[in-house]
Amino acid sequence: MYGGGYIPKEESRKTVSNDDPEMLATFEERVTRGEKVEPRDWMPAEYRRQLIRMIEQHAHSEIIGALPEGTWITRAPGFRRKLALMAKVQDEVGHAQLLYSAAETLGKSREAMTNDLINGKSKYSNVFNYPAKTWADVAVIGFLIDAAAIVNQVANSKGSYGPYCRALERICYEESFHLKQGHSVFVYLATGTPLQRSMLQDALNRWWKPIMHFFGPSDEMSEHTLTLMKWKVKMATNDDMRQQFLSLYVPKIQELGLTLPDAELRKDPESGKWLFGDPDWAEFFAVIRGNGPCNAERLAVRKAAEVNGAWVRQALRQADAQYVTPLA
Ligand code: BYC
Repeated sequence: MYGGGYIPKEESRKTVSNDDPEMLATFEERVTRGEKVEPRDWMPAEYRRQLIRMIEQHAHSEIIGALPEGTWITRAPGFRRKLALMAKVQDEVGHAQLLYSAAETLGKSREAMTNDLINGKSKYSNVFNYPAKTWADVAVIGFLIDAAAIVNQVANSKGSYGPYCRALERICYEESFHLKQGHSVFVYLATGTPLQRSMLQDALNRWWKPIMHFFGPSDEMSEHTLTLMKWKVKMATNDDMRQQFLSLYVPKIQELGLTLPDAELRKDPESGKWLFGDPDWAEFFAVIRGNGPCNAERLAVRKAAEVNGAWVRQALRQADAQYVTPLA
């Protein structure tokens, strides 16, 4: 069940106005000065709820995110690629552990988070609800999804909540290796045989829309951005992060002679902003509400892991109880 201080969504919204105005003002001054907020510090109920929501979703994204690439470990072309992919997938699961621990500092138990994931109550990143059909999908995920994650996480690691920022800093170091691994596979295929190039182009075509969605809905549709930016949980808007990603990575894709499946994608010379076609937000919302091509499969795998691992957790709890010396 929930630990101290955690208030579920409906009740927390009611308590926002109950925050002591003086405490709230002091808190906001601290955040504005750039101080880190730590678990035992006073914080508004809505700040706590928003952080739990976001960190928990992030943790779920890491653990579910290990699944599409994980299916390629047994089929990786060669020993070196297999080793690198195994290490990468293991890192992603490790990121989930770090993030679940960071979310637990806010009062929601790991067990409650896992239950909310497998019961379909919590969200996780849209991108992991699509299938990894070929080895080229591993290249696109490792290069471009990890790159997108770095854009998001480097920004948010400068945020206000200490445990989340420290977890993000460590995660970003590891993601940089993932990006190199993805880039290496991506360039290898892009400069390979016509068949390898067309396999990569096909993967890029399929993943482009989900990658554009990865940064969240456009700013005018975003529900939480204003609140999260005020409290420095989020350090850039969804559209700003999307623009940053496009500026950094579209040229790298194009210089390899690959194309992107959006005829309207171009940089406007006057504003310096990237223009793009309709991102199809209807598909995004359908996917994050559980109706993507792989949502059911992903949750079924996670649920099976939970059920099959129950005896291990029980054995560990028993071993723990046996070895803890009672206080005199
Ligand atoms: N997918 O008000 P908004 C990785 C939801 S894994 C699903 O803009 P916010 C990797 C949003 O939750 C790293 N849902 O939200 C792992 C909200 O719904 P609720 C993944 C999304 O929070 C393995 C509603 O839409 N990164 O790198 O201000 C292998 C309204 O949106 C998404 C993170 O998790 C989405 N893409 O901003 C390889 C980063 N976008 O909760 C790689 C942490 C939005 O009200 N999260 N929604 O029901 C964030 O930075 C922010 O939560 C977001 C969204 C920018 C994603």
